[in-house]
Amino acid sequence: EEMDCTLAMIKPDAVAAGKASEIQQLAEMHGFLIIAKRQLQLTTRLAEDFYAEHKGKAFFNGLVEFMTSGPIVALVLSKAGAIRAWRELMGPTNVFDARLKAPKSLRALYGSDGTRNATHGSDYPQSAAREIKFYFPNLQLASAAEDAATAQEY
Ligand code: YYY
Ligand code: MG
Repeated sequence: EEMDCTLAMIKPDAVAAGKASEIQQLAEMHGFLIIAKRQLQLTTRLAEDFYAEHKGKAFFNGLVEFMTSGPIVALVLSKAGAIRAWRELMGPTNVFDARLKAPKSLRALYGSDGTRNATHGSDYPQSAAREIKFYFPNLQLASAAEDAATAQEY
């Protein structure tokens, strides 16, 4: 079953550069609905939890340091095929790859290197579910989708 929501983050580099609203506008222009939004600053512990799958890797400490360096914006985005579509719009993880392979992607436009890459997107349905719950533990996605479907009927 396809999950049509994904968890996006606008990372500290893009928030500090004043690009958060521009990135949200681009998301909406590409057909994403912003279902939920939170601005917050991650603690070391939260950043380590969010990126637990990368614990022990060479880049882990630098990633956590970056992700705690300033406020982020966490977003739940909805669209058909949201997980894949958002990763497509973000472009490759490494900004230098993104500039070469997807020059109009968010990471090419707003990121600056292999770590400071401006945006996050969930990679699989299971991680989207985990990451949405991480930031929005009280969000009821099924009923939000039903509400939207019902609203469109009238
Ligand atoms: O899912 P995505 O963000 O595209 O990449 P991941 O492989 O999950 O890595 C998470 C995060 O870690 C990435 O956005 C930047 C950072 N990172 C890094 O600093 N250096 C690497 N060699 C790989 C990833
Ligand atoms: Mg990832």
